[in-house]
Amino acid sequence: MSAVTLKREGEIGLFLVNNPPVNALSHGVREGLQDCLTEALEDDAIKAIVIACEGRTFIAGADIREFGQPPKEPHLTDVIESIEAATKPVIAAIHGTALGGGLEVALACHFRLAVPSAKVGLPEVKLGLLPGAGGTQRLPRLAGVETALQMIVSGEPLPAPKAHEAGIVDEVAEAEDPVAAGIEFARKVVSENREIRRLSGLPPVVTDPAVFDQFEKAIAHRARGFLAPFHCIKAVRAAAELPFSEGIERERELFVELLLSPQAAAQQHVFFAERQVARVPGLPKDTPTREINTAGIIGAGTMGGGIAMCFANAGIPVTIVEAKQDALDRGIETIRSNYARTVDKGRLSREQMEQRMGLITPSLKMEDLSSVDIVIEAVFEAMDIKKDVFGRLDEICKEGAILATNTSTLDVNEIASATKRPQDVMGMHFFSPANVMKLLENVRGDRTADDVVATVMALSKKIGKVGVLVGVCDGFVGNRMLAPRGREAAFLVEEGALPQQVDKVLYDFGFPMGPFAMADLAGLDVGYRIRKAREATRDPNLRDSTWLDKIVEMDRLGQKTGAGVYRYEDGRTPIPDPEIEQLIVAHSKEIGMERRDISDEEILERCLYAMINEGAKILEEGIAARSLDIDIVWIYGYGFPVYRGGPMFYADQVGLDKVLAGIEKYRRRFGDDFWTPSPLLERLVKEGKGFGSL
Ligand code: T1G
Repeated sequence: MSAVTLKREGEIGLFLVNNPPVNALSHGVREGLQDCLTEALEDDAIKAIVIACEGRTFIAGADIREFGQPPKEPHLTDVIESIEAATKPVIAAIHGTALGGGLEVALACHFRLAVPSAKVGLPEVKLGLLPGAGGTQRLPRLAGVETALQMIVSGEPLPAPKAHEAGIVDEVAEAEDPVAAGIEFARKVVSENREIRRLSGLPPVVTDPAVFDQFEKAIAHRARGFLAPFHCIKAVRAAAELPFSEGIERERELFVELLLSPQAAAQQHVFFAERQVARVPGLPKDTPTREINTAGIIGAGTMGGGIAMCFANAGIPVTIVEAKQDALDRGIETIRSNYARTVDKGRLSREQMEQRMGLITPSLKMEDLSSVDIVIEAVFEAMDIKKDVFGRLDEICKEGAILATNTSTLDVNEIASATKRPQDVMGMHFFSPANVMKLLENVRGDRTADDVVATVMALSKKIGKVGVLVGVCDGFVGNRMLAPRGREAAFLVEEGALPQQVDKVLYDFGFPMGPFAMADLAGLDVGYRIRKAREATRDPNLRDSTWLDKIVEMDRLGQKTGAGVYRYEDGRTPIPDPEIEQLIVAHSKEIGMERRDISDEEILERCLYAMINEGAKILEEGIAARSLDIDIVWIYGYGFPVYRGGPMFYADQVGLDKVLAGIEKYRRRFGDDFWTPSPLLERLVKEGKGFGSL
């Protein structure tokens, strides 16, 4: 059946697009639109045309799955030109989200109507692209340069009322039925004999050319390292400086540059990966899930309070338990002040804040959790304390309640062994601040039941997180890969680099900050405590780096003490400190390390290849099921630049043969301890494959 059908409603020709799930502009849709248009234009009984869609949304864009395949005619630009050139009025009847090519089709129509709940947007920039079917030339002519720049560069959609204010839609319907509203609007157009307006026929948009430079400056920080936002600005500039026919050529040039860029491939990989992570290989899609209508949190500290907010934000009543009244009061006060800050920023109303606070019940008794559907423990990171808590929860909680631990490093299986219901125990590793960071590492224990996994994965999305299923090991996926990066960074400093050089290399690569600025932000004492706790079991033959410990022993713990690796005069901007440089030089001397100049390339390779090698081992051990899971962990948990796709996608783009050669190079220099390549990596190189082929 054609993806587009033509129905005659009196003198109106109704095109109904039906290409689930989002009516993407696949080849079938493009062909169907073209065929229906030809037929409708030849039928004298048809006086006007309405383009509407079945299902949940108007066309949501080009079919991203077709990118990279040879384009098949009719091309979207041809279809759009035909629609705009039509000699009969064409009306787009929009519901759901008219996005990307979908909005570009609507812009080629002569009129646009939207139902009240509809949204319109050009999110191509999020895929490393720009609107490549006339959107950068038509939207400025319809809504002006400022609105066009804002929409195209941010990729954020506008709700129908705002789109109406901006002149993008001609009318917002009374009701939510796009077909009925579209036909009624079309009949009005015919009866009023309204003039057809073709946006491509309008002249370049008069504007102050300084607008573009100002806009570039305004996004410079947020768009650092990205290509597409700046190409978007160039394309909109063409709409202001060139006649349409030349502007559309410029748009095409810029679009093709982006389409062929590694950044676009990376961002499209992330688009699909962040959806794929919710699908656990081997877990049947119809695995039953348990009802989660109430929750309990043990611990009202930073993590516990943040986790409680996640549930309140999702409208789930949550009881938060502390041992002492003052700690409980502090926890509730912190939650309240977090919400108040959001209200001050205008992102939450006062009543919404009170409504959410009303969903959070403080308590001093774990017994108050006897009827909740899930409990998340967020107490001090010590195994004996956690086992004691789980032993008590086992006694208190109802049958079928899920018992989750927020541990960031401890063995979930051992925690589960403190209960008689290990099948109901799982790890839910939130990242601090829990009410902000989107990543949630869901840790599956050896005996965790399938329905518990399915429930926690579904719950992740409900509480606004990107849940990734990981296995039990030290550090799971994220922190396990962070460790070798931190190790190499510390080694590089004692060999000759300075912290600011290492940080700059990773900052320029695209991380929000380098490892040492990040350590200062988190608190140097965090790593110090972990290292000290492991000292007893450390292999004395393994190289270790202790210069950071020396900084902690000077009571320089990072931002929170105004100094750590760096100094912080304003409390947040890292300033290299000559005193620390002296400490490092003296440390190198003390350990007999002759300092040398180290290239940025060596810094980047040793930090990233050490991570990638660890990621390969994580895949070998089944701690992560797919390389895309690792990519999403690092993008959402550690700010890995989305335009590089994540550590494993990046490795595939570099070429695993190059990565392996790099690891072998450092193995020859530093030995097998830290540079033995993963057998999986060696196998993939031998087979000429990438991690994405797994
Ligand atoms: N192409 C192909 N598949 C798509 C798709 C698309 N454009 N959009 C969504 N899907 C799939 C998605 O992978 C998932 O599949 C299912 O649909 C449901 O999506 C020329 C070049 C529309 C707001 O960037 O923002 O037009 O996992 O889980 O939460 O200028 O999907 O079920 O197999 O996200 O309700 C521009 C991207 C393209 C829109 C719905 N358009 N999509 O959100 O469902 S480039 C976009 C979205 C372009 C032109 C350029 C969202 C949504 P599966 P979902 P949702």
